[in-house]
Amino acid sequence: MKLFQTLINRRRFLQSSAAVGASAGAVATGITGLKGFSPVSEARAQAPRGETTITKNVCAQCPARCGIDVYTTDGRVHAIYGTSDNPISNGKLCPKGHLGSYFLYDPDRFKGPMKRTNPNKGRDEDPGFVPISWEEALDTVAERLNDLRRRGESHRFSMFYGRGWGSSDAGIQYPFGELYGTPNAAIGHSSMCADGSKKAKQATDGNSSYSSYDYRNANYLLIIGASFLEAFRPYNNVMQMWGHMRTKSPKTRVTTVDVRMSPTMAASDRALYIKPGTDGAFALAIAHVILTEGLWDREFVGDFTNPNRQFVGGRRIPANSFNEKWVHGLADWWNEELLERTPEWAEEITGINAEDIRRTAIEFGSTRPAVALFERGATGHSNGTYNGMAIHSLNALVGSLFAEGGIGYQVAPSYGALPVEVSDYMDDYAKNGAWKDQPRIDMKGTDRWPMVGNMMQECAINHLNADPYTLDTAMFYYTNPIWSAPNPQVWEEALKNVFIIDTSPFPGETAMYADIVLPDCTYLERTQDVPTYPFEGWPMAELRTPAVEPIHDTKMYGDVIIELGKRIDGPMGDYYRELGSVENYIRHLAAGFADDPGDNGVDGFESWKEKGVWYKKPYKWRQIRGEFYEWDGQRYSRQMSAEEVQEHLLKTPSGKFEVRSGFLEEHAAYIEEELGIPRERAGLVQWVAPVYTGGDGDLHFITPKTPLHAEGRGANIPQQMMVHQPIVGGRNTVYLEVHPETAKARGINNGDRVRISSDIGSIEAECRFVASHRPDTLVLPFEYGHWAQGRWAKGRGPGNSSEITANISDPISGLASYYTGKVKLERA
Ligand SMILES: Nc1nc2c(c(=O)[nH]1)N[C@H]1C(S)=C(S)[C@@H](COP(=O)(O)OP(=O)(O)OC[C@H]3O[C@@H](n4cnc5c(=O)[nH]c(N)nc54)[C@H](O)[C@@H]3O)O[C@H]1N2
Ligand SMILES: Nc1nc2c(c(=O)[nH]1)N[C@H]1C(S)=C(S)[C@@H](COP(=O)(O)OP(=O)(O)OC[C@H]3O[C@@H](n4cnc5c(=O)[nH]c(N)nc54)[C@H](O)[C@@H]3O)O[C@H]1N2
Ligand code: SF4
Ligand SMILES: [Mo]
Repeated sequence: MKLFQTLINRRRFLQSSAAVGASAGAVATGITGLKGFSPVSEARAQAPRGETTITKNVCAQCPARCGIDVYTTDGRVHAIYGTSDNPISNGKLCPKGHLGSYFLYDPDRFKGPMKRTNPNKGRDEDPGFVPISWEEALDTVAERLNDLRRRGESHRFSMFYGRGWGSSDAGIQYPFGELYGTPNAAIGHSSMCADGSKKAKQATDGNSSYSSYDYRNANYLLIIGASFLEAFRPYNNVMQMWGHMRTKSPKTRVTTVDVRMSPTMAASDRALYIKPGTDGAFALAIAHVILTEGLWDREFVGDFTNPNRQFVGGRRIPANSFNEKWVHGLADWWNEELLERTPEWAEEITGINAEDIRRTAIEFGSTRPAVALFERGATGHSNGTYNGMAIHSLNALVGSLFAEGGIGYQVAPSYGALPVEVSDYMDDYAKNGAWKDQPRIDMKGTDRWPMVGNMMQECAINHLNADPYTLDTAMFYYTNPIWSAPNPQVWEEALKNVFIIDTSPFPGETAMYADIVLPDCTYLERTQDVPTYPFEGWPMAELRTPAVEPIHDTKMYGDVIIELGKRIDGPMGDYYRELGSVENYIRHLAAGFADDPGDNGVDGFESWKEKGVWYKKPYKWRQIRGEFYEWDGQRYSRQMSAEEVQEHLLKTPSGKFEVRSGFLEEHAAYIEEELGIPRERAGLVQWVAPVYTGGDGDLHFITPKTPLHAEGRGANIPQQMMVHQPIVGGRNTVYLEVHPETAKARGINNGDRVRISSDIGSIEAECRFVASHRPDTLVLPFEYGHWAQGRWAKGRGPGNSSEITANISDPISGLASYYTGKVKLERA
């Protein structure tokens, strides 16, 4: 009925605009004069008002996952607001959220599936795309995949993904790999994102995950190498929390450690400038002071058997003199590492004044609850995992793990089961085919990268070296490594002789290499489940509902995988026929809510669609004064056993927080070889010096995210790029932020064109003096330098910073060391 109404309205509108055209013509020829206007205004007056619908969706411009209300009138999306009863957005959005319709109506979008006609690939090659039908596009890809499978080479098909949302898009890739027969069905971009923090947490508390935070009740924040007021997840909510923390009583005190005067530094109580890559040394010195000043949380950490004993700098404690409660290895940590890690020692390494370190430690150690948080600034270096472990250990020392006002982990939503089981649809090839003996193309889980989650940045070079093999066909979802990977020049070379399928709605760099484009719908046009990224810990899952039918001939990625699956020979096709569609898939997920209705009454698909979110507060577990309790429906009353704590919360080999990491000790030989740490010390949280890349470069180079940056996706939205860098007055362009002394020493003036070079390349930029950054560090926000991605994005300076970023990674987490490169600066 609604649709019918809309059609009528649209027809009326067309009629009235035709009348405008006719009357304008009449005016121009001077036949009827003003008379021509009256039928138009009559038609307008009589037309029924356009009907406005509001659909629930989730903003897709960053991982914050803000719930949004999308306003559509007469089939046009015209406004986006934060959903008022959504726990993340609370009716608010960051400056990007309102711009969502510009993605939908981006005039440069693919209008439907495309086929390449130019066999040559490269920056300057026009792909020669011609439109084809979905039938032809899907059949072409399926035929290729069936053929590979028949030849026993199915492992040479790879699926790469970046910003996956949930079970119904990225999640569908995993069974596809098992049924089809490739270890490469879900190579994620996490190693080009923030895997360092996940790995630091896995190594210490056994959770390979970002954390959830209870900011509302925290009284101290120590922010180290995280861009709290520009990027830290979930960005919009974190800004709301900042307002709360800084106005409540007692006000949450904040110390921030960064290499530039970020907005977070500017808004903090204390701002500490650190030499890049040395955050671990700072954190170890904080730990040293907390112990020597006797400020640790005895109920969580444990205590000396003789309470008169103390930690004294430089002096070992006797074996068995300390009773470790929930922190495993504390005595070893002190004896083998911490006892010499004084503030004076750390000053030498970090450049932060010893007195500032001591004051920060005493404040942090004596204000409860206190939280230490970190992200890519601390972990985007060769020593990133150890840096992160040292920082996270501070949370253990002050008893913040799973405490009120502390730090925890996200609980998964109560999804229902799928109607199909993968194991029922596997043929012999899927079960035992030769593909089973093949490593992943990124070498994850092999001797080369034994500890990582993903290693996407290695795939191009591995393909070029045919080590472990070459790829035949690769499909990309929400990732554009030809532009965003470190040293993307290698990707430009590598993908020339791979059959590429891109699924982006937008003509990005990877799409320019595509043989087939299977364009996704934009987020305002698709149905998709969106379980929350780590937020406050209690389970939460949002749902995208299309605001409009796809405005072009596009298909949701989840449905593309299902449609491809149906076309693969053997029982795999039946699996996907049974699964049917993304909508059917999601209805099965939603069925799980019937037994576990959300706090807002959501108990199935229809109510989920109406509210846009299912969630269930409070957090299930809580650590209170060194004991763990489970929520019984009214309070945290049921005390948990040590086994339960190990199963649900501290998932390490010892069942405790490990400052001597069992996980790292399992890989001690590898760590010795890669980082030169003696095997017996590998598990200790410790200082490891960073290895900077960039040859003889003399300046550090960092590429932080700004509030208007939408991962690798906003560059064709003029409103985003226009005000990308408001703090230094960037309008219409992005500036390289340089300390004036650094510039003047090189004969460079404010506004000059400059060249930034590393040992892998050079890019040009425009210089802007910023006297509040470290003089040895250049700052160039990320998201420019495209050679594709649409007419606004294309060809805009400055150059792409990835092109001067070497492909070097932390050997433990695999995180690409984006913040470790050194460069040279000169006038262009
Ligand atoms: N606005 C916005 N927010 C986003 C995103 C987005 O695209 N736009 N993307 C999301 C994604 S994918 C991610 S991974 C997260 C990343 O979230 P963050 O890691 O918080 O973001 P970055 O901008 O990488 O900021 C890291 C900070 O570290 C500083 N830094 C660099 N080197 C060092 C160092 O050696 N030591 C210290 N102490 N600091 C250093 C930088 O100056 C910067 O302030 O953000 C998410 N949020
Ligand atoms: N130099 C430098 N490089 C960096 C960083 C840095 O700080 N400096 N940061 C790194 C970080 S933290 C990250 S997370 C990565 C991100 O880098 P990528 O993994 O490349 O990131 P995404 O932004 O997830 O994906 C971008 C692609 O998604 C496509 N896209 C946009 N919307 C949609 C959609 O609705 N559907 C589909 N199917 N595709 C869509 C875009 O056209 C583009 O091709 O970049 C990393 N690269
Ligand atoms: S914080 Fe992220 S998800 Fe929320 S409105 Fe901004 S861009 Fe969208
Ligand atoms: Mo990221």
